[in-house]
Amino acid sequence: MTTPKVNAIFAALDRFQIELPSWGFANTGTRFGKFLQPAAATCTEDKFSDAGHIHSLTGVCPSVALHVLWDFPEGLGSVTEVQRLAAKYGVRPGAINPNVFQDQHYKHGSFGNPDPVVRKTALRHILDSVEIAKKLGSRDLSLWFADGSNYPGTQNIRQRRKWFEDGLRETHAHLAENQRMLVEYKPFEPAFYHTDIADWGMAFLLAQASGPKAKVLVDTGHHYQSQNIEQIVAWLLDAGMLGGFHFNDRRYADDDLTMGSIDPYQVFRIFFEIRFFEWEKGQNADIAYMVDQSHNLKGKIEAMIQTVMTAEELYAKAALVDFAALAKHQASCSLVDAECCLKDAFSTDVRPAIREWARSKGLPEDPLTASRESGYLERITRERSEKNMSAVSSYA
Ligand code: RM4
Ligand code: MN
Ligand code: MN
Repeated sequence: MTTPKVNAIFAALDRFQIELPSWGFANTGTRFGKFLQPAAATCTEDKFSDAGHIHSLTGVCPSVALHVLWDFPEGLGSVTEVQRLAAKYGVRPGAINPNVFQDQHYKHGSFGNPDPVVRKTALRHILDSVEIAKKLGSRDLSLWFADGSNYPGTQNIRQRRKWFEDGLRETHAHLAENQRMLVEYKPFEPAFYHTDIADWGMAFLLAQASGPKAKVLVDTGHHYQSQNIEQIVAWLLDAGMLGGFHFNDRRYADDDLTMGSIDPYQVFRIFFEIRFFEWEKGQNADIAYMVDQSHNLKGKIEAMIQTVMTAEELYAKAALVDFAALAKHQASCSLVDAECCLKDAFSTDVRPAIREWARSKGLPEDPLTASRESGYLERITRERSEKNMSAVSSYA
């Protein structure tokens, strides 16, 4: 590989960071059952430990996204403990995710619930989450709502939209100067007829109505088959509304599979659109890259290392696109030449350059092998298996 290409990869990796989700280390499953893993995280401390282990090997995941209900059993009262864990394991708290979908009272929704008492309960939890984020120095409040309905005519869609606007506006009003709120969309599940924030357009409008610190969060698994996700990304970038990503891969629905496992070119195309935008504007886009995956069958530590390595590779490939040449080919409608700019970058083997970059940072060249050699997995398997085998499996 030529020196300019290696340099481009080094520069890209120097600023690439991807946040790991605390819930990605705990036992998860499907609605048909859960297969418990002996090494799965059993508490928030385990989750920080796992995230810290992966960050120490890769150097690109310094923060961990937290779910309030699962990681802050005492709410605001858990903040000190979370701070202690972050310091102990060398990873800082990242996006704060309120949970307004699990408790019994959310059967018919949270911000969209016809019952004003439930809407207030949801608001209180979300405002507590804002406070938690402030105390931890977390910039992003990450909002996903399960709200929706299962049968036509059973809910007033327009009224619920209005309630959402009210709740989100109120939330926005409580953000600190440097904070943001990210509004995530999802077409279906758990609601199967209508979902209140079903697509990027709805998330966009609600974010816009809430205020300038509200942006859209794109979870790559939250789209219908064959939807052009990179076009959504390009539009959100242009509108200054792209706040962040939840990366995962899918084949059918919200499968939460390992990033790039089904369609690595999809992720590359997203990174390409972002880097193309940045090249044109001459400035970096402010985007939170996060992982949101659920490894039901794969070992969680190794699946997450694989994710981070894949993310680095696809991001590095996108950094190799010759944007100046591409712009010329686009202007002259040289279709094959333009497409080749992408294909050439995508088919470049960037792994040797990434290994070299890791070496230069004092990191292991191959994080997966380094993890295997560290004995970490054996240790946590020993320490956690008893607790895991007797546990009632849940996302917490
Ligand atoms: C949802 C969505 C959210 C995540 C929950 C657990 O499908 O992706 O981001 O917090 O799952
Ligand atoms: Mn998500
Ligand atoms: Mn999801």
